[in-house]
Amino acid sequence: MESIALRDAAPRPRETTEFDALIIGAGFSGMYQLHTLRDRLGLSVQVLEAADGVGGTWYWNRYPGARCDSESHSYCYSFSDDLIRDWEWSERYPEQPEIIRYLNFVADRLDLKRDICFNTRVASAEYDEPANRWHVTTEAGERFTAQYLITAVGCLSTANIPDLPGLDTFAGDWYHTGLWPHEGVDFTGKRVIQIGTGSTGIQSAPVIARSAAHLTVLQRTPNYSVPARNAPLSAEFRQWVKDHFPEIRSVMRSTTNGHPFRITDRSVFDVSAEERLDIYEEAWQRGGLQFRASFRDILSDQAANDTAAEFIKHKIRQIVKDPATAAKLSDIDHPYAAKRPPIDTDYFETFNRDNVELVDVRADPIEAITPTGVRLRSGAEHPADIIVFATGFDAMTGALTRMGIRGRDGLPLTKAWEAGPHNYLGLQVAGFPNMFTITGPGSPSVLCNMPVAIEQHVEWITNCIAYLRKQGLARIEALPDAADQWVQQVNEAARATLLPKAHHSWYLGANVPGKPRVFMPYAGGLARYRSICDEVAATGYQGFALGV
Ligand code: NA7
Repeated sequence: MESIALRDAAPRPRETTEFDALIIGAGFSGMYQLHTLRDRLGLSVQVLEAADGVGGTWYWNRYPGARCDSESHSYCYSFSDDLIRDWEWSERYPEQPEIIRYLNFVADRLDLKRDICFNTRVASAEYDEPANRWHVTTEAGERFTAQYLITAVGCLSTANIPDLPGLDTFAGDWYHTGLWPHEGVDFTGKRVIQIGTGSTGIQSAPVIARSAAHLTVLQRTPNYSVPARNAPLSAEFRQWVKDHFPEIRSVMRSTTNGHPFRITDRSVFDVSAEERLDIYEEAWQRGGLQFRASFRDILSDQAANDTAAEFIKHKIRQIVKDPATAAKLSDIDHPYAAKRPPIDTDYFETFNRDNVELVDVRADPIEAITPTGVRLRSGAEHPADIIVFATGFDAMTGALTRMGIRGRDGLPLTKAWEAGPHNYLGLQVAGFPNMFTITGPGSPSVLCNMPVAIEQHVEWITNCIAYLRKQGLARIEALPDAADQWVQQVNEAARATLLPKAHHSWYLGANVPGKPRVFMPYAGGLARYRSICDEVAATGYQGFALGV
């Protein structure tokens, strides 16, 4: 796998450590936030970034087959016509190295790197009430101070490595997909065990299987997947995107999920059974996340969802030749798209290979890692030279709660969020003045095409800070009542969908032992969310306390 880490980003002497704003993270969100605050508002801004290059989540996720599920012409910044005009995507879905190249292109074009401290991991961030300043300390002991603290740490950036006994005794190599070595991993001739069949495992298994001697996939929860139908983009399509970008942008900014397509108005039950099958078949052939947009009620009505679920299960049974393997793969216990719906390239086909085996670790759970592989509760042993943990993330809250954030009177964020994330609009936590969380829990974030959700947050935060400065105000803080009501709205929005029915989903924090089970993203749709945020701003930031 190509490695594009920046080597020219050696730490430079700090001329100043006091800023108007500190941003933590240099992925899609931190980069755009730096640009808007520095270049539109004229603030002094510093970005602190743990990695040695830009990219955030995409910097770390370099596993085989790592590719975005959003289509490339929509997985980019839309705020600048120049950036749209001057960048060319090569394939329908961008692969990880191409996304890193794109983000470096943007960082260079906007001259962002001079204000990013790379190789700088934040150890703590504490609010000093009398001074109305945030004091941030890095793991290397450097200290920074700023009026505003903006977390741009991503939703899927803290690896979840299961605490399995014996991992330290394993004689081979093991890797988590989200912390993949930059030099890549050579699977040639190796016996590989992959744990996990989420979006990541579904992307990595087919690629690993092509070079490994043997691949054993340990599956706890079977998953739906729809073909991605990735392909090179034609010159005509690329030109069409450039010619029509204003319309594409307007669709992305006004739809439920920020994708460049709309969910149809038609109900599953508006059409005959034959017509429905034709519609699903057409969507299956077209491929991609648009499959779930085939009918408007797939994610709200169980009977409607069952038709989509049954269609995909039937496809799995058709593709996978061994009936026992097909049964294990299609024995899916949650509604379609109630967990993040993966899309794939040859995932189910991979189980027709002679060198690939599927093991059901729900029926026979993993008991321990041994020096030579994985042992299951039944005593069955699966040998391995390499173990790949495609086991996901401590999603949405993990990066925030591990950063030593303390608000007023030293209140730790971990304490404020003991019972689960609690904030207003997913943007601010009561007791943590002037701290903004880009795509934090309680916002649509991971239910969307991320760059569109990120742009909405960054622009709202930028307008908010501009408003405060214009009014001669220096402080903004979510009111506890407003936060309580927002958390209720987030819960209600989730309950109006089938999303909470996937009991094992990371949306609920269920993949991390001991994590409170709370549905974290706002499921009311990006369009509705945008209008709520706009209304709050237009009415003088209702629900926030503003001060000098
Ligand atoms: P996910 O979607 O959280 O998937 C992780 C997978 O790992 C999932 O199949 C889990 O099973 C499995 N897992 C986790 N822990 C264990 C243990 N202890 N034993 C067996 N299996 C385990 O993470 P991904 O990286 O695939 O995707 C994250 C997001 O990135 C994705 O949704 C996109 O938005 C991009 P489980 O389902 O919990 O039973």
